[in-house]
Amino acid sequence: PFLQNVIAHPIFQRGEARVSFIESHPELFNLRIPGDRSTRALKYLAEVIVNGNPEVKKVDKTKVFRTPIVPVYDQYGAYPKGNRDRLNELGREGFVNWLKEQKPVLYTDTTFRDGHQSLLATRVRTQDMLKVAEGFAKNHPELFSMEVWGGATFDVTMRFLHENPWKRLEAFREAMPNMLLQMLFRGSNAVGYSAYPDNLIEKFVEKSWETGIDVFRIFDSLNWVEAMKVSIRAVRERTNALAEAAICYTGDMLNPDRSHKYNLQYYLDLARQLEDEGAHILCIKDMAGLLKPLAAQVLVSELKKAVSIPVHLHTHDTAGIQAATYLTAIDAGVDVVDCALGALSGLTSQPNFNSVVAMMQGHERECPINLGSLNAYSNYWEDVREYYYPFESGMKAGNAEVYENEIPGGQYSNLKPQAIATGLGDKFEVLKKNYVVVNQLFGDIVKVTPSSKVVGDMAIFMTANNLTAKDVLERGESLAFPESVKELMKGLLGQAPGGFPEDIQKAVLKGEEPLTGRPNEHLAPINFDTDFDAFGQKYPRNEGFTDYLSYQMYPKVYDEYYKARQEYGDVSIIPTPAFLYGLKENEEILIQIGEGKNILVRLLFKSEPDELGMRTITFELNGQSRQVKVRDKS
Ligand code: 3PY
Ligand code: ZN
Repeated sequence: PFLQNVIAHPIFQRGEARVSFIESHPELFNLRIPGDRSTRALKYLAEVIVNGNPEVKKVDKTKVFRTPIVPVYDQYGAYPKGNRDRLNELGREGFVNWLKEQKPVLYTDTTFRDGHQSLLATRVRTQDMLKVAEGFAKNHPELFSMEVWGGATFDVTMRFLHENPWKRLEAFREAMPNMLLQMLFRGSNAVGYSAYPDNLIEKFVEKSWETGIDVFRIFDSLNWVEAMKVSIRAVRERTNALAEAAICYTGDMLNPDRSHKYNLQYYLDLARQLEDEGAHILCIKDMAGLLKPLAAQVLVSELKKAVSIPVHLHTHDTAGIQAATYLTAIDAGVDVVDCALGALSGLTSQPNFNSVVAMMQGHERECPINLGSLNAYSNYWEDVREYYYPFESGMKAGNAEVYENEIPGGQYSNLKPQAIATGLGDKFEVLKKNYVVVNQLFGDIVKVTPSSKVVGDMAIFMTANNLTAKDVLERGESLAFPESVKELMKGLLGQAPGGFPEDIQKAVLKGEEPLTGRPNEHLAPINFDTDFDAFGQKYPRNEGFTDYLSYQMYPKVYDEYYKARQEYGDVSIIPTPAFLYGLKENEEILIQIGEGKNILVRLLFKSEPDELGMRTITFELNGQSRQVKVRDKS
């Protein structure tokens, strides 16, 4: 197997292998030992059967899952032309002009990214999406794009699902070659929570594009254009993808009491700056679902006059009325809107794609879409969603309180579990009120990852310690503020419009001077050659340069992911119910361990713990008995 790896390596094949080739390419040692995959899959299953999946806090033993039905599609037929083909044919400028000329409104489907990020704590696994990816791309090539990557999916994929996010993207690319694949990119924070060196941002953009991204939605969590320039330029200069730059919408633009800072003029100026920086498309990123229908009418029509690039609208349906916002935005000329398939829409997710399509029937800007087919996909998701019941937020209806607390969709559904985990479950109402107090303390900032996390951390800190705003300002010297709050006040997430209020900055920094420029400017560029080599020494069985980028984004998460991978192999192949809940006695599952290679696994018997606390799990694998010993941690 080692020799096969050497011969198959692109450097070897190009005849460029030098003396240090073997030494500097640890991936050559990733040897496929026959049978190894099934052994490791059994080891994972045995662990979950005995100790449970650590992410699943509560199991409902009565739950019976329906088998999700994949809507029919032509498996052997060619892919109909989609917008990726169009982008390739017309080039970026040509494509943007085509988009501007479209009378029908176009749609981005967010089901694979923001939909499950906002409703199911980002936990949906690659295989559940992949099963419908090819069919969806064949049945719905008329979509503008599929949002499939970035945001929180990157770290959650590794952290909780023990999957390689890059392999996910590769698989989507292969299954949807005709569609534009879109990602959410946090500007100078890439897919992380802090600033990274500029050359890492550039490298990340480049590799994301090479792996499959066609549309980069770039934002900054404080709407600071300075922080977005490097990524916009990287997309323009290092890829053939589209740079979609976002203005984050906050406050209440038409409300005289809430618009002294975030008013129409503010958004128009921001949009013009982003167009000047070279954005191909402008996004209105309404991450908390605060853009009301009447404001959308004004904002979209004024933006369409202010800039010449197409406008793409993103929202969350937290308050429950965002379909109305889409209607006014469409009347005002918005080019593309974001929706999630029915069963993963609404509440903190995007508006219901299926219903929006129905709403648009007979409208002069209707984009004809087969609603019956969309409904079949929604039914698939309704069944798949059941698998993930432990990750439901418990929110049952739209909530107009969001206009007051301005908590983004993704964070809203996470804040309650976070409150419970920190022992503040019964103080959730106070916590939400403190979120508002913190926003004012910080000078009324844009709240979206990562700035929203800082506001959340501070609100938890104040709630846990029974602090008021006055306490914070007066007793700052003696308070141990959360690390993220110190970083924000130090300028490590960049600058807020108008700066942070001096009183809170002083209280938190206790005399330390804040940074004024871009935080990334203070970070030394990475030497990729030496650093990648060092990474290879530490993680000899890594999966190449993209693994190194994962490590650069999240060193600790990568380290744990790597260890889990060595122990259990590629767990993405295990069916979701078994991955989350293990197997019941006599339950049988099929695992695809490779192209055309399947194993049939049945749980036969789980022994009582022996004197050392070890249980023996007896499986039947393709008809043969196999035993795995696991320590019972209970
Ligand atoms: C993310 O950054 O993950 C978001 O979804 C922000 O809205
Ligand atoms: Zn969103």
